[in-house]
Amino acid sequence: MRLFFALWPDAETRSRIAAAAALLRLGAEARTVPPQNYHVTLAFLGEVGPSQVEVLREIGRCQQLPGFTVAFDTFDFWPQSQVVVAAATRIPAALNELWTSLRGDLASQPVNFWRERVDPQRSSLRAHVTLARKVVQAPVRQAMSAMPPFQWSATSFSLVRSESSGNGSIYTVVDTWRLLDETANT
Ligand code: 2AM
Repeated sequence: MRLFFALWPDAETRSRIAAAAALLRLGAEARTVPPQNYHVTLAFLGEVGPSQVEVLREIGRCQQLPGFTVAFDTFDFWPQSQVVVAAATRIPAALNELWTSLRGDLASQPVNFWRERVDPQRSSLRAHVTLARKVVQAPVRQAMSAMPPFQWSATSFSLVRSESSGNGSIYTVVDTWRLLDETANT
């Protein structure tokens, strides 16, 4: 099965993202991502055998790290992957910590979990939510800059299964782990 670790939005965050995405004006060939598919990929694992799922669950379980709030404050067109994304220009330390810790724990496994296009040596996360795929023509920059930024308060992260269907991807949350309450000590 195809798996990835991700931030998965709650209903409120999902509707904030949908409100921003609704303002996108795209060509007919573009495919907008349905709101139930919004996520921030933390680590893409690709095809994983059933016997490895427990290893991944254990990795998820042992991340005892704080939650965080991240602002998605810019909308970009990435021509190479033909996507429009909402991206975060500032990565909170706790998000970087979660990303680094997951990558470190994955890299230390005897099984090679690296299926990412990106270099595993890359030192920073490009946190983004993909809003549309198969975008061949850049949306008007001025229109994108008028889209409303949104906040995402992450209190958990998930292991998610991806399946392809004729109509795009179907994502199913396999397991979710809570992040520590960032406000508990304030
Ligand atoms: P993205 O949309 O956040 O960029 C599930 O398939 C998710 O994993 C996709 O939404 C995509 O994330 C990411 N993904 C898919 N294939 C990938 C790859 N080869 N390398 C890195 N991320 C990938």
